[in-house]
Amino acid sequence: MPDPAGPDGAGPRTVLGTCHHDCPDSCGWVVTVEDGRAVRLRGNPDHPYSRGELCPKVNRLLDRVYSPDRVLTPLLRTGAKGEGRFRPIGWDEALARIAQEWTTRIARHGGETLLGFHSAGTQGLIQMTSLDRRLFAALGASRLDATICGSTARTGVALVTGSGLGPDPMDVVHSRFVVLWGTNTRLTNRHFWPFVEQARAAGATVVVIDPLRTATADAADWFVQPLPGTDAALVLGMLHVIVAEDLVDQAWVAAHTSGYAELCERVAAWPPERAAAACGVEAGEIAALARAYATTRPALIRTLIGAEHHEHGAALFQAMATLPSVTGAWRERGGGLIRSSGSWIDETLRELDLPDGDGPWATRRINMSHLGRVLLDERFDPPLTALYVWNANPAVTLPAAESVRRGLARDDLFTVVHEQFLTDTARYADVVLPATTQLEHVDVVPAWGHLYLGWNEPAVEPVGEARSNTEVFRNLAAALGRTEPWLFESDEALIEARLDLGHERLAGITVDRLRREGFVRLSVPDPLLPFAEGGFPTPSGRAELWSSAAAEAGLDPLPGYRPAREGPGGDAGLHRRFPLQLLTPKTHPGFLNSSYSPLPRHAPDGGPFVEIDPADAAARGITDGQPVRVRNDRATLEVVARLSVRVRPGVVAVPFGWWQGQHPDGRTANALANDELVDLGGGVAFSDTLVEVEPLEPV
Ligand SMILES: Nc1nc2c(c(=O)[nH]1)N[C@H]1C(S)=C(S)[C@@H](COP(=O)(O)OP(=O)(O)OC[C@H]3O[C@@H](n4cnc5c(=O)[nH]c(N)nc54)[C@H](O)[C@@H]3O)O[C@H]1N2
Ligand SMILES: Nc1nc2c(c(=O)[nH]1)N[C@H]1C(S)=C(S)[C@@H](COP(=O)(O)OP(=O)(O)OC[C@H]3O[C@@H](n4cnc5c(=O)[nH]c(N)nc54)[C@H](O)[C@@H]3O)O[C@H]1N2
Ligand code: SF4
Ligand SMILES: [Mo]
Repeated sequence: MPDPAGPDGAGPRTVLGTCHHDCPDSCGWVVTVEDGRAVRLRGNPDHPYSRGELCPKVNRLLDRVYSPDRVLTPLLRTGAKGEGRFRPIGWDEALARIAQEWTTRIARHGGETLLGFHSAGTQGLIQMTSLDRRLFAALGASRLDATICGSTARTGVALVTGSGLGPDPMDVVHSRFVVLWGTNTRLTNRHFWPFVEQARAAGATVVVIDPLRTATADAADWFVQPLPGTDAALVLGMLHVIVAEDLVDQAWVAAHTSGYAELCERVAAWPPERAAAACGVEAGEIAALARAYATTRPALIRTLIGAEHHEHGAALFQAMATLPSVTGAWRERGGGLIRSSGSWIDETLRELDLPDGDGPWATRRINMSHLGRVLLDERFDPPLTALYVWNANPAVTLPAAESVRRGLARDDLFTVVHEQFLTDTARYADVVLPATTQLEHVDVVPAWGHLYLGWNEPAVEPVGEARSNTEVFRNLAAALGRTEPWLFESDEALIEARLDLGHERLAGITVDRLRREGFVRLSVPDPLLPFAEGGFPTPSGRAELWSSAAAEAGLDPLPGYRPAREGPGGDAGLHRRFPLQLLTPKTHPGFLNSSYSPLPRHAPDGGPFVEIDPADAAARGITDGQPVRVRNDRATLEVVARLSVRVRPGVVAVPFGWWQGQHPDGRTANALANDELVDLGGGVAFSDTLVEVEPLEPV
C-alpha cells in the first residue's frame, strides 16, 4: 500500500488517484510527487480490477500534464475563427468578457440562446457535470442531450430487461462461453481481457462478433463477422434455431418472461438462411453459434457501445438482450449480459439542477450530435449565439464534422472553450480558458466497467493558471453578479451533494473512507445476479420478449431487423453512388477518442489511412499506400489506402481520433459520418455511412 502522506512530508510522496478518462476501466493509480511536481504515475497494484496496470496512453499521462503545448493562461482570439491565433489575457478580463457577452445575448434573445456543451473528457462525478447544471439552469440556458455514447445501448437493452443493470464484469471468470459483441475489448476495455483469459484458461470459448477483424477478434477462439448494423438479423437466425431445436430454458421462460409465444411466431420467419442473406454470416455458422451459445453454460454476452451507432441501434440491443432471456443465462454466475456496470451507480447519484422549490429546469433540449445542424439552422429560434464547451472536442468527435466546423465559424456566435489543449474546437473559440488535469483537481470516479468507486486526490497544484471545471463555474457565477450560495458550493460539498450516501448501494461508503482507501466496491451483493430469479424492473416484472416499452415508443415490440438507409440492403440509389460502408472506429492504443493524437509519443507513425479489402481496391485500381479520396455527399477526405484483411469486401474503415491538422486535407473521418439520430435513446448513426473511394494519383 503506498503511503499517501509521505514520509514526514519530506522527499517524494505518493498520492492515490483514479483515471478520469471516458473508458470503462477507471483504473486506480499512484502518483509520485517530488518538489511539487508529479514525477511518476503508475497503476495502483491494490486495485482489484486494474491490478497495477494502466494503458499505453495513460502510462505517459505526464507527457500530457507537462506538455509544452498545454494551454496555461486564458486566451483571446486575435485571428479568424479556426485559424488558431490568440493572445494571453488575465482571468479577470476573460471572465468579465464572458459575463458581458452572455448578459447582452440573453437580454436580447432569452436564456435559451446559450448552450453548455460537454462530453466526458473527464467522467468524474463533479468535474464532468455538476455545478454547470445549476448555473445554466439559473440562466435558463438550452439543455444538452449528451447521448452520443451509451444511451442507445442502454435504452435498447432496457426494452427487454427494464434497466441497464447486469452482472459483475469480474464474474466473467466463471463463464464458459464469452461473447464479446461489438466491443474491441483489448483496445477499449483492456483490463477486462485478463479476466476473459482466465475464463479461457478454465475452458471457456471466446467469441467476437464484429464487422472488423479487430485485435480482439485476432485473439478470439471464434470470430463472427457480420455486415455492420445487421446483428439483429443474426440474432433472429440464432433464435430461430434455439426455438426450433428447443434449446430454450422453458421453465425459466415461463416463470420470468412475457411474450414468448409472439417471439416464437416472429423467429419462425427467420430461418438461418434468411438471416444469412441479411447479415452476411453463413447459415451454418449462425446455427452453430446458436447451438454453442444456448448449450454451453454459463454463457455471457459482453458488449459496450460499438454496435449502437446505427439507424436501428436500439433494436439491435433489444435483440441481443433477448438471447439470455430465452436461454435463461441470467440464472448463473458468469452468465447473462453486461453492458455498462455504471447503471449500478447511476441510481445513487443526484443531478444538480435548480434547488428544490425553484422548479425544474425545463428549457428546450438540443441533441449534442446535432450541434452543427442547430448552429447552421437559420430558423432555429431563438438562435444559439453563445456556446460554452468543456470536456469535449466536438469539431472532431461529432459526425458531419464539416457542419460543426461551419457552425463554429459563425461570426455572430460567441464561443468559450475550457480546455487543456488548443483542440480543433478551441481554435474556433473567442475565449479559451485553461483547464486542470486529473492530477490537479479532486473528484470521485464512477466506473462503468467494474463495481468500484474511485477517489481522485489532487497530486499537484494546478499547472500555470489552469482552473478546474467547477472552479470556473463558480467564477462565472460571480462574474455574472449571482449571489445564490448553491452556485458557489465547494468541491467537497458538491461530492456530497452528488452522492446519495443514504442509498443502500452506498451503505458503509463515506467520503472519508473513499479518500483514505482510494477505491471502494459498491455495496451490492457478491455474487451479483440481478435477474437470476427474474424480478426485472419492467412494467410486467418479467423480461419482455414482446416489449411494452418499445410498443409505447412506437417501435417494433419484438426483436426485428430492418436495413438502414446507409447500410446493407438500404437505399439503392445511394448504394449505387456510394457502394462502400465506412466505419470510423477507435483504433489506436495511444488515443482516447481525440485526446492524444497531437502528442508525439502517443500518435502512431504514418497518420490516418483508409483500410480497404484488396478486391475492392483492385476493382478501383488502388494499390497499398496510394493516396485516395474517400467521399460522399457530406465531404471528401484524402488519406492513403491500406489494403487490409481486417475489413470485409464492401466495408472500409478510417480511424477516428486524428485532428484536422493531421489529416492531409484538414478534414477528419467524422467529416464523412452520418449524423442522423438512431431509433431510440438519442444516439447517432455514424456507423451507417456510405462512401466511394477513388485513387488520387499513382504511387
Ligand atoms: N484505446 C481507446 N480506448 C477507448 C476509447 C478510445 O478512444 N481509445 N474510447 C472509450 C470510449 S468513449 C468508449 S464509449 C469505449 C467504447 O468501447 P467499444 O464499444 O468496445 O468500442 P468501439 O470501438 O466504439 O466499438 C467496438 C466495435 O464495434 C464494432 N461495430 C460497429 N458496428 C457494429 C455492428 O453493427 N455490430 C457489431 N457487432 N459490431 C459493430 C466496431 O467495428 C468496433 O470494433 O471505449 C473506450 N476506450
Ligand atoms: N467517428 C467516430 N466518432 C465518434 C466515436 C467513434 O468511435 N467514431 N466515438 C464517440 C464516443 S463513444 C464518444 S464518448 C465521443 C467522445 O467525444 P469527446 O468527449 O469530445 O472526446 P475527446 O476527444 O476525448 O474530448 C474530450 C476533451 O476534453 C478535454 N478534457 C479532459 N479533461 C478535462 C477537464 O477536466 N476539463 C476540461 N474543461 N476539459 C477536459 C480533453 O482535453 C479533450 O479535448 O466521440 C464520439 N465520436
Ligand atoms: S484510459 Fe482506461 S485503461 Fe487507460 S488508465 Fe484510464 S481507465 Fe485505465
Ligand atoms: Mo464513448
